[in-house]
Amino acid sequence: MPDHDNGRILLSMSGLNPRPWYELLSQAREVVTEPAGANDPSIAYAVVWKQKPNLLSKLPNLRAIFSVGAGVDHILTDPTLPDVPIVRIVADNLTQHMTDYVLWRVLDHHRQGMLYRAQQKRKVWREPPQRPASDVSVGIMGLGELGRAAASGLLACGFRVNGWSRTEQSMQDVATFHGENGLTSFLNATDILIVLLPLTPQTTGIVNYGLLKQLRRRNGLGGAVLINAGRGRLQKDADILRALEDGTLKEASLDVFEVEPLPRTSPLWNHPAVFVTPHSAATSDPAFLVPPMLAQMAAFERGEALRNLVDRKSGY
Ligand code: NDP
Ligand code: OXD
Repeated sequence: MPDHDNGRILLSMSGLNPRPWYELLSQAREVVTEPAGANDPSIAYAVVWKQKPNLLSKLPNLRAIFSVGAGVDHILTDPTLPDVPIVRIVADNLTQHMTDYVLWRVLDHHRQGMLYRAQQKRKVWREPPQRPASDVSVGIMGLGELGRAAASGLLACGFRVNGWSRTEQSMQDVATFHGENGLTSFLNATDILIVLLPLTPQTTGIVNYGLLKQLRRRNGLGGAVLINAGRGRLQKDADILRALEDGTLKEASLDVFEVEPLPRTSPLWNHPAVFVTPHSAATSDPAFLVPPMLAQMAAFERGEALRNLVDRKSGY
């Protein structure tokens, strides 16, 4: 039964089905999908994915905003966002989904999945050369919650791993680089590039032709590979196509795109060297994410600090 004495939750989502979130949240608290009026004082928390612009600024007693995703670019674009804490998702379930996705895509590129699928279509019985994982360096842009877990999984599979972050980070068995000054060295030592960055003013469009050109292309590996599971606007779709056409890139796995859903007219859909998934690398599953969200609200009301807070200045 919802507790009527606790602060109400406003649920505002676009591009995601709010129903399962509504059902689970409303088992503990009253949930509304529209404020009662411009100054609805009953709402203490907002649970959002791409909330309607200017909606949150009109809630006088809003205490915190909860993102249903790990990324918060969808929240921060609101120019009238009120100055309350923003909590993002950090959860084993989501992290495991992303690690699965990264390992799946890296192993598929490494073991030449695209070539085998093309051969099978033509009933070709031909064995391409196999190389050890230890001969391949996977570079992860974004060595945060998701990047570090992916790095551990890749190390366990025997790959060499590089990581790039904004501030200096360290991780056992990972060669780490940071900041603009570390970017070229990181790229020059990377055969397969994984992008797990947040979208901020500093990272927008970072995955462009000039960056892809700096990846390592060694004889025997057949070319560099890009895997982007961060955000679509980190990349320039046209630059990726250009890089694939001129051999700068051998293959790409893309989960995110400049425009989502990926327009049916995009040449990425039919490109033989591109593997497309619909922003589903790590889906936010309310069954796993709502209980800790409600627990945080209750703990906050007991005076405990909120966890997994967004640093608005850094934008993630
Ligand atoms: P974190 O905040 O834990 O980590 C972000 C990492 O990116 C940190 O290492 C940070 O550096 C680094 N970073 C940020 N800005 C820069 C910069 N300007 N230059 C270099 N490095 C930078 O985020 P998560 O790992 O939890 O999530 C990463 C992103 O993954 C999310 O923001 C979201 O966009 C995306 N995502 C995509 C999903 C999908 O299904 N496709 C699902 C979930 C998330 P530092 O360590 O120095 O802070
Ligand atoms: C996220 C996402 O940010 O699903 O969690 O993209």
